[in-house]
Amino acid sequence: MSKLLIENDGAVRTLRLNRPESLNALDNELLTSLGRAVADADKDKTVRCLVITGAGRGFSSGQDLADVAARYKSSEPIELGAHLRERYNPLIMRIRTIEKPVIAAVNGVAAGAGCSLALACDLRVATESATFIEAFINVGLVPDSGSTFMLPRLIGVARAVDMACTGRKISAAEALQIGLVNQVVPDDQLAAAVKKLADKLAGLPPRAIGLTKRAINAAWTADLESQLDYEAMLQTTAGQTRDHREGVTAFLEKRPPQFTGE
Ligand code: T3D
Repeated sequence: MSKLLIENDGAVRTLRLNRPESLNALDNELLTSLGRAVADADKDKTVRCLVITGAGRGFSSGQDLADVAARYKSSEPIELGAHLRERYNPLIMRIRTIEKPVIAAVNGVAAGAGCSLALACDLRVATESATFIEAFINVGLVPDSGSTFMLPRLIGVARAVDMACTGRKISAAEALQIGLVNQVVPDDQLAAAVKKLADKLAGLPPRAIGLTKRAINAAWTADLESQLDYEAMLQTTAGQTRDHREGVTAFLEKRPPQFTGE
């Protein structure tokens, strides 16, 4: 059985981490497959929205700790940074830069780099029983895979420090309250809620979605003046698309727009 399941439903592609016996711990094979699958979705024009979720009762428990322990047997010095640069960092960058919306459908625990993976997505929909743990500290590590970047921006510095330094488990209800997730739904309604959101996003003008994502990424490190200028530049691009004209024309003709991505 493949460690990553790829499912298509119209313009929505779901990537399902499939190592349920370890709560979808991330080993090299799974990380490579995930990176490739995001890159493939990027190139595929039929895909307009990407969903990342987990098989079984977990979203992802983060780095496979059995693999970490196996590295202790090597006579080579342990260089966790090299592993991050090779495996995790390109994946996180791909998720942040793919010009399509990426939804984390958080079906259970998201721990360590599994939590970082959920944070890297554009939107998070969680089940009531889902939990979030910056588990790194519990194994003597620092948050990686973008957690130190995303967490303070999403929930503020004080809460980020709390999560990162205590390694405590955050419930879905608390995650919603602090802005870590967009939506919390009953466990048996995750698939339906994510489908509704993904179909909605997939029906919107793809180019404008991609440019919006670019603008929001840029805003995290920009000053107001340069961001205003960047918005104006992106708007010039968006304003030259057929979808822009279609949106305006459909509005004036009082009919639903048909966006084609051109
Ligand atoms: O070089 C590098 O790559 C460095 C990068 C590091 C990035 C990181 O992600 S560091 C953080 C790694 N993750 C963790 O420390 C989390 C470890 N797991 C847990 O703390 C707990 O499992 C959970 C809180 C996530 C869930 O707890 P619970 O009680 O619901 O489940 P469990 O019984 O602990 O786990 C179920 C099974 O999954 C169990 O296997 P078993 O006993 O049934 O055969 C457990 O060993 C396995 N499992 C859970 N997490 C991992 C794992 N196996 C390997 N790696 C894991 N991360």
